[in-house]
Amino acid sequence: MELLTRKFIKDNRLNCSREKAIDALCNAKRVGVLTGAGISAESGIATFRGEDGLWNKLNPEELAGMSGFLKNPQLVWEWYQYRRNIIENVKPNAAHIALAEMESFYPEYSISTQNIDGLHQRAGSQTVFELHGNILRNRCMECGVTLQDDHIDEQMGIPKCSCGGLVRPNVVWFGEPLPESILTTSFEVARHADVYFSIGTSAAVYPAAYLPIEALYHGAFVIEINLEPTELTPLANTSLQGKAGEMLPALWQDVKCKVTA
Ligand code: BV8
Ligand code: ZN
Repeated sequence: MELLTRKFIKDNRLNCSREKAIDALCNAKRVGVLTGAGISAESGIATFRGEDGLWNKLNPEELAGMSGFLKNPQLVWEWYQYRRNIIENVKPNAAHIALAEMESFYPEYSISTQNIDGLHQRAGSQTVFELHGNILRNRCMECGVTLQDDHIDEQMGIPKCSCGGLVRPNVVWFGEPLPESILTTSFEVARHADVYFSIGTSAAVYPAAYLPIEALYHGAFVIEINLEPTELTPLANTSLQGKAGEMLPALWQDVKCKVTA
């Protein structure tokens, strides 16, 4: 009996907090979103830290860090080329599409993504802040020029810039600062949001993981959608555990029904 009651209370609490999330979204004017690798998982792109995460098999510092790149640029280039090839052959999923649809509904709306796959833009989202860069762009380590990867002569081994400098993926590695204006704007969005989403992220990488906390401190209604509990889960106003590609479109559908009712 005890177990049943506990389950009933848990389900009831979950429904009530999902209802509260729907109400918050019906009344919101300003919505901010933080996304992580989990939102692209159903498109077929592996996450970093989940069950079959990339980091379980590879050493992040080796592959997503300057020291690893300088030590073995070939290995790092192959890893990014491998990820690029995957990204070029996948499509945005229902979660990306739901977020893109939401943009025209709210007067102020933006996505700050930790992902480097460009899937939000391909789903139609207009205001996307790429906190960790974009895998489809490269930059020269000497002159800093950014290059689309088709401007690189790979026949020479590690891609080289016309100035002779070494070319690297234009992403933010560990120990590197995030693009200042993008980070500042993302924090501004979090501070002024009525509702702030955290979707498909382990909330383990900073300073991005501070964004939903900042939103919470400034009075936003924080909704987490993630497959597993994270450090944010106990703090969020509503935490929906499940696949973003299912939970988010269903939530958005209920909001649309309520506002048009
Ligand atoms: C910096 C490269 C300073 C691109 C990546 C406090 C403040 C500031 C910095 C730090 C700090 N504490 C520690 C640091 C240092 C460090 C850091 O945060 N370390 C962590 C590990 C503790 N931060 C940095 O180094 C940052 N730089 O702060 O510089 C500075 C300032 C001035 C001057 C010099 C220096 C740079 C951080 C960026 C590093 N780059 N990647 C690339 O190759 O991709 S990190 C990597 O982790 C990715 O970018 C990824 O986006 C990011 C976060 O991971 P998630 O997106 O959350 O993915 P993850 O797999 O972890 O989680 C996915 C979740 O989805 C899981 O929970 C899973 O359950 C869930 N899921 C799975 N499937 C689904 C799902 N959810 C829903 N639906 C599904 N279907
Ligand atoms: Zn150059």
